[in-house]
Amino acid sequence: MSKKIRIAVQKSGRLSEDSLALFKECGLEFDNSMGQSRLLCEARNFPLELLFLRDDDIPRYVADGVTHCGIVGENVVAETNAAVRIVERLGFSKCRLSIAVPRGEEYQNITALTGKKIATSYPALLSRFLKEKGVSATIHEISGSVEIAPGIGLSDAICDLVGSGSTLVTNGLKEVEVILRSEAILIAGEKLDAEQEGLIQQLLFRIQSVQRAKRFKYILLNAPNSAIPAITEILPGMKSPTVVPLALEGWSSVHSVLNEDDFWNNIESLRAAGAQGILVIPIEKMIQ
Ligand code: PRT
Ligand code: ZN
Repeated sequence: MSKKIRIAVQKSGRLSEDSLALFKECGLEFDNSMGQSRLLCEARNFPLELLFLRDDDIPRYVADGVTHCGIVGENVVAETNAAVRIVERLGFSKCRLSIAVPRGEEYQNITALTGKKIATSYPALLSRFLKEKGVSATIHEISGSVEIAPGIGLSDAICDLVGSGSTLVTNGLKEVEVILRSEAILIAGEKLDAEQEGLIQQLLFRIQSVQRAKRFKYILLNAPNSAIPAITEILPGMKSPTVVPLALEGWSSVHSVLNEDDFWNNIESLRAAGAQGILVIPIEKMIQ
């Protein structure tokens, strides 16, 4: 049997859709029935199969070698402390693990938690955090609906994942400490053979090309030739911008790539330098 890599993804939950979308963007094709009721699903055009699991099981299965890689929240890896390595941060499912207390409660600093009872599904991370801060509190481990614990008198505070923060607001809580910032990560086992490692590197190359493309835009503009040096300065591109003469004498079209992060700043300075008819287009893949 020829070698392939197995990657565990969450069967159904917040990570599932974005994980599968990432594989599609990387050009991997699967059967339509993917993820419905199956445990395993093989790619048609890459030596890779997906294993669908609950997210909590993924780090351990990767550490045990049942699967070579997995996509999971960094929070789960940190809590389980599994022997895996992070291959790449994937930029989706961003959240933070935070401590929250009832909104009306006075909170100056972390010493306010001394002697309190804190409900959480993340006892290991919470306990490490409290120890580092030298605070002694009681950890009450519960597996779900942590946010209702103070309201029903089960705890004085909670330690839970926060996304938009609206669950805290709905439950009359306020965020007071951030323990960990998390996002989806691609993890791999410590001991893989050279062939499996090679396949992971091929996949990683594709993932990075897709991710890089998301951070950049393709930009086209027209400018008088006299403005080209100033515009080149603002738009260095991957090597240097492409400059093509327009049919109109003394004018050119400039093509380049632009980082999404400083998009608006650059647009302003381009206009100031004499650029006109600016078009900004998404990039699908970007290979360096
Ligand atoms: O069934 P399975 O065990 O596989 O899934 P699960 O129910 O344990 O996990 P799931 O699908 O809820 O979350 C998977 C991963 O998504 C988590 O491990 C995080 O890495 C990531 N993630 C990102 C989140 C959130 N954002 C998030 N907001 N996980 C959970 N939440 C919950 C949080 O616990 C709280 O109840 O959403 C609520 C808060 O959301 P906001 O937006 O109101 O702040
Ligand atoms: Zn879970």
